[in-house]
Amino acid sequence: PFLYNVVNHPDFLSGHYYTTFIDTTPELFVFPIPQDRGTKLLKYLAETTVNGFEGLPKRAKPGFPPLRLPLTPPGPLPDGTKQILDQRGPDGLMAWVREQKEVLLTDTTLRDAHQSLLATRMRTYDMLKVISPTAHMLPNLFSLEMWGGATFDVAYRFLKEDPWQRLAELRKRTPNILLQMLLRGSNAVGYTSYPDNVIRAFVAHAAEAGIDVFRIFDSLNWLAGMTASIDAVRQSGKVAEVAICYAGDILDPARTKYDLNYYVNMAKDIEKAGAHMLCIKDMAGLLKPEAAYRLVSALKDTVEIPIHLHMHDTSGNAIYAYARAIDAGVDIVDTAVSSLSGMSSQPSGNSLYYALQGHSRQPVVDIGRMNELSHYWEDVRAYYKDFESSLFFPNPEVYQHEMPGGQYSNLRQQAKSLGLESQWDKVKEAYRQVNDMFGDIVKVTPSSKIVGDMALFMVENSLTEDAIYETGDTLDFPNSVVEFFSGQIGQPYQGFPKELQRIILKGKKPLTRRPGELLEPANFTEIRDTLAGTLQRPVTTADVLAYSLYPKVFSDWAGFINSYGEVAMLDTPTFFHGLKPREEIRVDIEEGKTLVVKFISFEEPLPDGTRVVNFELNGLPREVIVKDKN
Ligand code: 3PY
Ligand code: ZN
Repeated sequence: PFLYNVVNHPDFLSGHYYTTFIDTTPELFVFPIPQDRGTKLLKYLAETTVNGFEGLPKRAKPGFPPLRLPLTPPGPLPDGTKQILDQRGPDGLMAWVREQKEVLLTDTTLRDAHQSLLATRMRTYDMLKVISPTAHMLPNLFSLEMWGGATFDVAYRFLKEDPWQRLAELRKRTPNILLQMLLRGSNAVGYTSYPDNVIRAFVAHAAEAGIDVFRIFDSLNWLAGMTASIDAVRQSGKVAEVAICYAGDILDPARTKYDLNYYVNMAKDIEKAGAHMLCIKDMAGLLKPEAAYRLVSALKDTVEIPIHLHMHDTSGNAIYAYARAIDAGVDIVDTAVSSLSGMSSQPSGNSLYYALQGHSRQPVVDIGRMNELSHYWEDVRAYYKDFESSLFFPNPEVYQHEMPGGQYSNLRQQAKSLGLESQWDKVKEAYRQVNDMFGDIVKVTPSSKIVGDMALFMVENSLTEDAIYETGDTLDFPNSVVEFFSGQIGQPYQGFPKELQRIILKGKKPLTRRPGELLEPANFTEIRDTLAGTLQRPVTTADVLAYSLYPKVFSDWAGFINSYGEVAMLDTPTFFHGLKPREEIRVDIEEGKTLVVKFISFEEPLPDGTRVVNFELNGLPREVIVKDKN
């Protein structure tokens, strides 16, 4: 193809070629590609240009200033925690953690930060641009949290990309830092219980694909919901970090359910169950500074394993809480790069660095470089403006409603779609009320979603608590609420409130055993055969696992890829907004293969509601017909 390009180039044909012709004529390296890939890509671009991105208001493509992308520092990549794990194993790594005087950091920018601020919409494209500089610039991190939680299904569902591909690409470029994921125990990266064989296979494959640290939690703090995951992680040779989700308020003598003893006992059980590390997972940011000091001090006296603290900064108090936890000896804390930190996200690592100036445990980071990374993410964040949660200032009322950072914007969106946006204050009140009716439960995915569904149900139908007890037999409760009271996501500490359970289950008997034990194991061979007929390529283990967790989401995604091909290599403004008239982009569809796409114009709609959209693809005119949905 190269020779073909040369001999057909206009400069070559007209004799205007010279010794630097090859070096200065990049289009020579644009090779013809299978018709199909170009056609599919044009179809995506035409549809997005005409109709906008599904779920976003249609508007003109905004302009953005050039990205401030930090340069990869010269010199070899410094070794980091990944080398320690690979050389000394999980126990050796834990011994190393305990020897560190300075507090260690996990950076959550690539997972929880955008899950909590931007509805989980950060694309792999924007991560890959900065990951090599990050590996060079932050080699002293304990880990990068970059996978799991909601990122798995959102990747397929909304971003039309393969989360396993994200993991592979990030792993390749970060050979020195531990990669960490969030695993919802027997709910894996989903919202419901899965059979044990799915959990085991998922963990084994994620470990093989590059995850080093699995943060495992159960949405009701039910240890039984985590044991299959803990065992699977241990078998894979990776680090099992097991979480206690923080609920209640240990400083409030009236909140006796989750007192200091509760946490101490759970920490002992977790250590006995084989955890390499203990996490205090404060998903809503409820741990007040003095509580952080007392809790970490008590747990340090209870367990040998290192303690990792995870907080959200919704109240604005998280840096102060971290400082107190650090005084009490916490080993690792979670922070995000400044421009994706604060509010419902993690506190800023850049700020924590300065907050601990003069402190013996100040983290070891190159603050200049961390600030450079923050500039990059500040520029990228602008691409995702449409997904920003509407929390713009510290919100100490989180201490009342207790909503997790990742849920706030989602529930608000759900309320909006039900026409309840003007009643948002009522929804927050109802959220707290439902929590109390349910017996003061731990609220984190998926239990938090269940509380949210019930709160919306009550506000939408103007139901008071009394009305639930009086007329409950005639009410059609949300599915998730019925599932919860049937024991399908596990057993809450101190059990279900009996009267409410009776009303909601309407005579059905609840489970008392672990759902994973009762579920039929997934038949992976059968799934593989099903997928062989759907995917236009060989089926991978990753595909089989994704389908086991999310059959519909995965099938829809596969259908999308069959129609449009891969779109992950489009830059983000183009992915969301398509092209402007006369705009030309270069798309690297694979190593050494580039498509040059220029959008010319679209024509007036035809009587059947379609439009002809004109492009040039690698210099040749191309037409695409799309339905105008406006
Ligand atoms: C998740 O499960 O996605 C969470 O972030 C819980 O805090
Ligand atoms: Zn979180």
